Amino acid sequence: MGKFVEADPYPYPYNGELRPENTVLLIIDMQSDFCGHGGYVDKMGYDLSLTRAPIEPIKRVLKTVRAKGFHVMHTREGHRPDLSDLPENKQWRSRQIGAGIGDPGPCGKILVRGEPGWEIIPELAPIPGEAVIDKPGKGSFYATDLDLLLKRRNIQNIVLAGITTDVCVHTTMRDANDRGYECLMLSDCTGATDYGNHLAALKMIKMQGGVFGAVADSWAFIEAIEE
Ligand code: C5J
Repeated sequence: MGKFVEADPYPYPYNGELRPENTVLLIIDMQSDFCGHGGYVDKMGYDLSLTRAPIEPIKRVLKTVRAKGFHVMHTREGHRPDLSDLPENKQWRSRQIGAGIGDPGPCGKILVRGEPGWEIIPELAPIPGEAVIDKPGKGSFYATDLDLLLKRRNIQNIVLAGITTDVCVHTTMRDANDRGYECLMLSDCTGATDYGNHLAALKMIKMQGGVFGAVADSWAFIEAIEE
């Protein structure tokens, strides 16, 4: 008898193989630059309440998955202090909207490794044993060892949380899906800089019978793993 999360558009995972050993909670980019005052998203002028909304739901899920012994991994988007891994196009575009990656801001240099804004927020800080993936891009697989870590641990299911729904979380989910991982997005554990984009990103996942995987809220996931 398998174990499933009540998800949309199908009970997740497709094979009912939901176990702590083969499942990771992947928390993407919960950094001050994306949800903290004075960080990158704040400097761009977006509504911080949208990217802060997932903090409490993620805390709840994190507490449960840690207690149940599931794998937990975190990612951080950021660049080397000398910016040698920052593509020119990415830097140029960020400067167009007054939040140049690598430029000084209230939280230190924007999206630069080691700066205060780049840190994961204290509420969701990793604990020993939880891998932290540093990534220069939007996707979590590009130029990182994430795939290697997942394969070594025989992880098949990726439960996604973090910010932003339509950028780093979606890029990661799409890539994970292509690599054969069975993905679940937790709808209340993610947020975008635009609410319409958040809803659209969730809708896209569910097309074509779950073209990128499935969507559920944190309560449905918690209920399934506490059963
Ligand atoms: C963005 C992210 N939005 N973590 N990064 O630039 O989604």
